[in-house]
Amino acid sequence: MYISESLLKAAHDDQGYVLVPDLIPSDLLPALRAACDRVIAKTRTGAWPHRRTVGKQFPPFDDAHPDSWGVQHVMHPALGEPVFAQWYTSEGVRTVSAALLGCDVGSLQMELFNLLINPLNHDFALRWHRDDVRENATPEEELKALASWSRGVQWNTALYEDACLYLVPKSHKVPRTDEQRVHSTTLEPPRDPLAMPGSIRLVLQRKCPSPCVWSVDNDMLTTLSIAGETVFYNSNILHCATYDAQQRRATLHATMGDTRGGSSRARNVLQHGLEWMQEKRFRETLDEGGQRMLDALVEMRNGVQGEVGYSLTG
Ligand SMILES: O=C(O)CCC(=O)C(=O)O
Repeated sequence: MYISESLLKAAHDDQGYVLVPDLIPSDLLPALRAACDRVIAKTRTGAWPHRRTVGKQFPPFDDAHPDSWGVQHVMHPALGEPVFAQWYTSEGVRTVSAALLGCDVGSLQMELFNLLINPLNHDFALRWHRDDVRENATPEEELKALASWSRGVQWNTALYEDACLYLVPKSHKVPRTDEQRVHSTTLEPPRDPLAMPGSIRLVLQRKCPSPCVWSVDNDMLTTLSIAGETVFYNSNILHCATYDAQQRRATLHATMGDTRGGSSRARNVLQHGLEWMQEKRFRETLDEGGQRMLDALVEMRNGVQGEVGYSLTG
């Protein structure tokens, strides 16, 4: 990595997102791509039932539509793809996550790891949302929710060019303006995401002629390939996404927490149904550091009384 961790954290804290160019070691990229091909095929043929279903934006996902925009639980031992846990618990992912969270790697909490894919035959989209704040929250409720949302990171790591995600920089700290509320209180996805005041579209893993020339702090770098360009973003930043059935997508989508968050992230994480992570056979797929991270998740789970419910409708 050529950008210092403190600069990454400063940008993430200030803007609500930050790009990291090279989160996948080049020797893992072919294995991750091949594993993605296999789990996507299983999902599309119905052999893997845990999927994000076209027509349903947020959990709980149902089975009402044959097409899918995501594969859930890629580290699940029943999928038999250990490379996903290997990468999720790799030194690079842990180091960047801990740096953004401002914690020790020993305090990291294992959370979600899913795969975002293009539907095969149906374009789909997500409405403007914050992952754990309802669309009808008052400005006071928004402020309170945003102020307590610093103990987790979320990221998208693109294996192919990905222009699906839109977000409003800096909106992770402040309630929506009246005009932004107009664009984000409906359950319908926007016709034009860029009509949202302040929004930008992110393009990861943009195809470019080889060799690419990068300008970083006035240094010119030359690189032949870029593996796994990643956006880390505060999941309560105002964001939405569009899915084009014609545009191949395989983007690793994950979250990681910090044990100092206590149960603050329980609903956001556990609503996806993570009971399988408590099985011995999953634990056995992890190295010592991964098992420590899993222990933190199980401890959070055990501290929750009753049902966590769901963060959003739609
Ligand atoms: O598809 C994406 O990149 C964003 C997904 C998202 O916003 C979500 O899962 O809440």
